Amino acid sequence: RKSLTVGLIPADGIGREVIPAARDAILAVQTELPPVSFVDLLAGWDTFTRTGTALPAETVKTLKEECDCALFGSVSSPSRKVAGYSSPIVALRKELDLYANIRPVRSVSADPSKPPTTDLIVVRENTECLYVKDEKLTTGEHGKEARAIRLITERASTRIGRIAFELAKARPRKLLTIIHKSNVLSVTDGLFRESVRAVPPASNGAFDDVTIEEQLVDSAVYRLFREPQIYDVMVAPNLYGDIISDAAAALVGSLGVIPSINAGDNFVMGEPVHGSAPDIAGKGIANPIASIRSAALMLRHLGYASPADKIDKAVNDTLAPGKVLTADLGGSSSTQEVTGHVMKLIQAQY
Ligand code: NAD
Ligand code: K
Ligand code: MN
Repeated sequence: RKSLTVGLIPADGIGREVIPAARDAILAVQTELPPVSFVDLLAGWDTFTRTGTALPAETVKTLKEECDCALFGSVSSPSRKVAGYSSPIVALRKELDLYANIRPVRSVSADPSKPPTTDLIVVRENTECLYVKDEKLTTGEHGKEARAIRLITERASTRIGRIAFELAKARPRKLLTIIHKSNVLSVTDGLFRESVRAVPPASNGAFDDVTIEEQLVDSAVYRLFREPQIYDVMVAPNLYGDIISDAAAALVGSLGVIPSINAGDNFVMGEPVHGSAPDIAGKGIANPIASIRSAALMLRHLGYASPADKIDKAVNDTLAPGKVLTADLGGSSSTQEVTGHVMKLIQAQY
């Protein structure tokens, strides 16, 4: 790569407060990267209210034609149906075929000699399941009836399965847990489970060293809270993966520290797992760490491991002593103070 062009889509709410921190992190490691440039792009609820579309065609075009990768903040999606509005992040994942949503959840212990109690990766299928959003409201004999299509395909389940096996293989424990509910949804979740299980036999022994386990989604959440250390890599259909990763965030203190990437074969987009947090937006107190870690995860995915390591180390060295923290982690520092502290610890490594 001769240059690295990063699309920045802060979108709504605290997305606008935390994406600048992710940008700063990339700038702080830029000596280890090809020449970096940023392009500001619009999307989200505010964009919808001003322009009538939540995802302007210009944004998609620029991402496809000019950007190597992107950082997405968070969007405010109304819970009621609004004519003409559709979530831009769900659309972007489909538009750019970002079929894998990878969400590492890792605790940082105050004593660095102790292993983390939670160290897992949720691998979420990112394009189908109930998120195809094919919903219908009709009136039946007893009043309103709502239906939704839950699409599971062999192709999408196999390719997310392959990503999950590759991630599991690269980790010390090499354990993959398939999350499903095929005791009830034997056709849809049954296909997901079978497709993931079919990956190793089709891979010439590449994944022979990966241990495969299965867990029903409800008891998986139960076990996650009782004994998080049992999990290594978890692979799940879209909705279960969304819920499990938000739940796992509680184990490590806050949604504000959990990063993700949306990855496809040709593009990657970093994104904090949290939403636009309207309850704290505009106050300058949002935790920037999920976004900073998302930048590192994105760089790592692009092959820049050394700068990603430096960002992660600076974050861990901020979290472990626990002195410079935002309110969600029990501290009183601002977004800017935490960002500044992390940047200082990145710079100290050069
Ligand atoms: P949320 O993640 O926005 O917030 C949940 C709770 O966590 C809130 O109390 C919030 O203050 C706190 N929190 C989240 N991120 C934080 C951070 N960085 N620092 C400190 N505290 C943080 O979820 P929600 O309240 O269910 O949803 C709010 C809006 O966000 C909704 O409109 C929803 O549609 C949207 N949302 C968007 C995405 C996305 O952009 N991919 C994801 C989830 C929710
Ligand atoms: K988000
Ligand atoms: Mn979520």
